Amino acid sequence: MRRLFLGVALSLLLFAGIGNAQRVNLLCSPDLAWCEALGPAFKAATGIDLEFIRLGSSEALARLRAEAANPVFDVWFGGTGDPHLAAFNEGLTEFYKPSSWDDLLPSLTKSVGETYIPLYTGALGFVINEGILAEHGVATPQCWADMTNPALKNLIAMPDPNASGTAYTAIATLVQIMGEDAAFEYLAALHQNVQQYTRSGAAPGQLAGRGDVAIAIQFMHDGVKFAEEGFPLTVVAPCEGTGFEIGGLSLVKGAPERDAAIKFIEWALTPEAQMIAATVGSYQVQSNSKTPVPAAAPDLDTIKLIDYDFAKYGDPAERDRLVSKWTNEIFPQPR
Ligand code: S7P
Repeated sequence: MRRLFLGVALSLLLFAGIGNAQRVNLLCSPDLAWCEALGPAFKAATGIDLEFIRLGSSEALARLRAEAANPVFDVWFGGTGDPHLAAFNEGLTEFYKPSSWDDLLPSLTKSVGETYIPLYTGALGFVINEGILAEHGVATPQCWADMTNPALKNLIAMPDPNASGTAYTAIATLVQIMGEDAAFEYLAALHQNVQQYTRSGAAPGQLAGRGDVAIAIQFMHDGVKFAEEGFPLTVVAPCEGTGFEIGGLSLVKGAPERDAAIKFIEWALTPEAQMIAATVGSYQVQSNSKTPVPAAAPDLDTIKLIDYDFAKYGDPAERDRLVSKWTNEIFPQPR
C-alpha cells in the first residue's frame, strides 16, 4: 500500500511538473546563428525551453496571417519593422510594454510608438566585391545614382520585395529620397543592372561574396558578417542618404504560452541577451541603450540616415500598393 501510495504521489508530482513546464514557441527572423543561440541562453537564464522556426520578415508575417485564428507562435523575434507594424495594425500581435522600455533608445521607441518593441536597428547600403568591379573596370559606387550605370549590367543583386522585408525597406527608402515617380523611374533603370532578385534579404551579399555579382543591396551589418567570414566584401553607405530598419519584437495575440512569452520578451531586451547577437556575427545596433555597440557594427553616426517615416511606410495598404506597383510595373520589364 505504502509503495502504491508513493508511486501515485510521484506520478502526480511528475504530471504537475509537466503541466507547469513552460515553453516558448518563437518565430525568429534574424540570421539563423542568432536564432540558434537564443534557446540555450534563455534556458540557462530562466529554465524555460524555447523552440523556434526561422522565417524572413515577409514570410513570417504571412505565417502569422495564416495562423491568425489559431496562433501557434508566442513571440515574433526580429525582422524588419514594417511587417511588425503591419501585424500590429492587423491585430495579429499586441503591444506589450517591457519593464526596460525607458532603457530602449528613445529615437527607436519614438519612431514606432506603442506598436511593437524595437529590438535593433541597422542601415541599408551596398555590399561590394571590389575585385569583380575591377575586372569590369567600374569604379566603386558611392551613391544610389551610380548604381544605374550601364557598365553594372548583370552585376547587382537585391532581394525581391514580395518575399523580403529588406527589399521593401529599399523601395520605401528610394521613394522617400526621390519622390515616388522618380523612385520608380530609378527602379526601372536599376532593374536593367540586376542579375538576381533573391527571396532572402541577406542572400545578395552571399552572391557578391562568391563573385556571382559585384554589388548587393542589403543591410550593411549583413555585409560585415560575410566579410568577417572571409568573403572579399566591403560596405558602402549611399551618399544621398539611406533608410534603416527598426527590427521588431512582438507578442503574438492569443499566444498559447503568454506568460512564458512575456518572460522571453523581458529577457530578450536585457543587455546580456542582446550581446549574444554580436557573438554570432549579427552586428545590428541593439535597442537597449545599456547594450554595448559592437566594434564591427556599421557606425550609424557617420551614415547619412533619412528621416524614415515608419508610420506611413509600415501601413499595410501603402506597403501592398508599393510592392504591387513594383511587381506589375518594374519586375516584368525586359532586361
Ligand atoms: O540577417 C539579419 C537581418 O538582415 O535579417 C532580418 C530580416 O529577417 C530580413 O528579412 P528578409 O529576408 O525578409 O529581408 C533583418 O531584420 C536583419 O537585420
